[in-house]
Amino acid sequence: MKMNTIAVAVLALSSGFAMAQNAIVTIAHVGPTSGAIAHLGKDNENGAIMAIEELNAAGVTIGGKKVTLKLMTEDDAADPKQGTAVAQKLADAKVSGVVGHLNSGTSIPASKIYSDAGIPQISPSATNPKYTRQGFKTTFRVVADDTQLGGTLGKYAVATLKGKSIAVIDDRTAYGQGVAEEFSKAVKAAGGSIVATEYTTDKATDFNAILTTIKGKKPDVVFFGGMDAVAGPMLRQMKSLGINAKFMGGDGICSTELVKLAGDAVSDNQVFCAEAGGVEGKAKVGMDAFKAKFKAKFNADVQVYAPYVYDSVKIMVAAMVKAGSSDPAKYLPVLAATKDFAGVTGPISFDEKGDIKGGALTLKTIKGGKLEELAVIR
Ligand code: ABU
Repeated sequence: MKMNTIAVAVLALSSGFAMAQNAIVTIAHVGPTSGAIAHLGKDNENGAIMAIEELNAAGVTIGGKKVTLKLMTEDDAADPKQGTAVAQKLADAKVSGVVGHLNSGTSIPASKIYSDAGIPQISPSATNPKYTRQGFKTTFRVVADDTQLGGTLGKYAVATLKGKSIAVIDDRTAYGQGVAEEFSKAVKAAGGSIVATEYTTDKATDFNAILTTIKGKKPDVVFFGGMDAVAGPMLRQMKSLGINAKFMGGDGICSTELVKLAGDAVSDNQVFCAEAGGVEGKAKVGMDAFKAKFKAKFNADVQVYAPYVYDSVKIMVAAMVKAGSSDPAKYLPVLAATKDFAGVTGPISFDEKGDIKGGALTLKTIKGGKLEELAVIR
């Protein structure tokens, strides 16, 4: 027994010594791990934890030296001010790269700070087009944007759901407002009419006033630009008010949590949403394996974007390995040149803005108390 204890202690010391020999490369993850969408922030963070642990277990060598990857996790609470404060903290800490933030409203202001500091940033979920259209060389995104999301959903509302009169609500965030505008443009282009436009916030819980106004317009479809934490109670209040319209939203509502939050307030094929990415056919094998591993590790189902965070971390580290350096100035051009990276979310290449090339969408509906995939659209 005594010998075993000594052996374990020697092993622990020697492995600690081996770790101490490795240079530490710090990658940060930022998302809202507190507040109304903490479940989404934690989902994203868990994707980063999985990637870092797998990479360390496999062993990473950069520029001929074994390194240990360290994940620094930060909470921006989905708040733009807290987002910039965290970004400044990470810039001051000279992290090698940042994966995040989750929200467009935090990713956009933070991107200026990372750009000024020369730190590469990959957002796994911010979909407002402006994020990659500021001329920053350090800004990357591995999902489709709100032009694609809103445009596809608007066309779908009119052409497939046969919506003629459509009401639109947004939460006035960079994401909610942007996706709602793109949706409305596409509805009009497809021949539908917007019969009501209402606003709420990302912290609201009472929608009776706006829903009563909307009820008076008898819409076929209600679109909400915002997140699942608001959409859930909104759907419950729609049911209480007797509004039977179809309900649509972008990736912000397309989560496992929405199904729980809306509960029995929704009927089958009433809710439609789109994830800003997607794989089909043989490529689903990798995604399904990821989801099973994630469930086994965290005892939780993937919400939406954990796989995109996982890929983002791996792309960043692959660029460091290829460049032979974790110095942002050295690996940034290699990251920008990423071509056909084989991610669990599909092949990833970046265009000149840092956006994913040929990004896909996955249309989903709630059926039988689950999110069900309808189609992957490119
Ligand atoms: N894309 C939905 C959630 C994140 C955001 O863009 O704000």
